[in-house]
Amino acid sequence: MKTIELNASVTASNDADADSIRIEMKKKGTLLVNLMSSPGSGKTTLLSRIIKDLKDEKKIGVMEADIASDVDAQRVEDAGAKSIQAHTDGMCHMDAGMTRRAMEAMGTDNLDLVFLENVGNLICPAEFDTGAGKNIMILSIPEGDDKPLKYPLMFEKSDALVITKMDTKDYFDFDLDKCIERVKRLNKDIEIFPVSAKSGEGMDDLEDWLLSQVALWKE
Ligand SMILES: Nc1nc2c(ncn2[C@@H]2O[C@H](COP(=O)(O)OP(=O)(O)O)[C@@H](O)[C@H]2O)c(=O)[nH]1
Ligand SMILES: [Mg+2]
Repeated sequence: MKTIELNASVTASNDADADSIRIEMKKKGTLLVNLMSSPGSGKTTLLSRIIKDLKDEKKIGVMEADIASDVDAQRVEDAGAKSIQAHTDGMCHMDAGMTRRAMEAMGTDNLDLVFLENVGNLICPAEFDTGAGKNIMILSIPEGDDKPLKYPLMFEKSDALVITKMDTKDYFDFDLDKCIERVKRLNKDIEIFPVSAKSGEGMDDLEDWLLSQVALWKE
């Protein structure tokens, strides 16, 4: 597993760079999925579970973006994915140019699905298009059902919301219906998947949706 050091891109238009990534990835038939959430919400745990469940069906790569360490890239590689660790030089998000450089360093040929585990926070990653074909946000039960009120942009930009750690719901005052209503008010088309990466609850629906998105991307 490789590590790459990245700096912010200097190109004028992040949106144009992101669009060209989407066009190239569509031609290759490789779906790039950008995963965004707070630190500790369960991105790497969810990815490891998805990789274990889908690795016999689909070739999966994961780019782990963090300020330091390579622990997450090691975890997803142990689960069975091709992986690379990207260090963001202190930056709180990945931009399109950084995503391109990480993909080139990892190599995406013949992969069906490439995940970008973005830097953990609910603010900056929502502001920069990475070129992903799909954006997925993860919100965990312990974070609270008020997050759509506080960080609306990320909910607006996401194609799917995974509400994870459902196995802990008896210990927290998380109102699932209220949360879903708040999210749908921001983004009526968003797909919502309540899951637990620990117990496996809800994982089939999420994985079926991912597989359908891969199939659509290859059309
Ligand atoms: N109970 C429970 N704990 C979880 C679940 N998913 C992740 N965790 C725990 O949450 C912590 C942070 O998980 P991690 O995947 O590293 O989060 P990340 O920082 O978003 O990548 C770890 O202690 C995980 O074991 C889950 O579905 N249920
Ligand atoms: Mg992680």
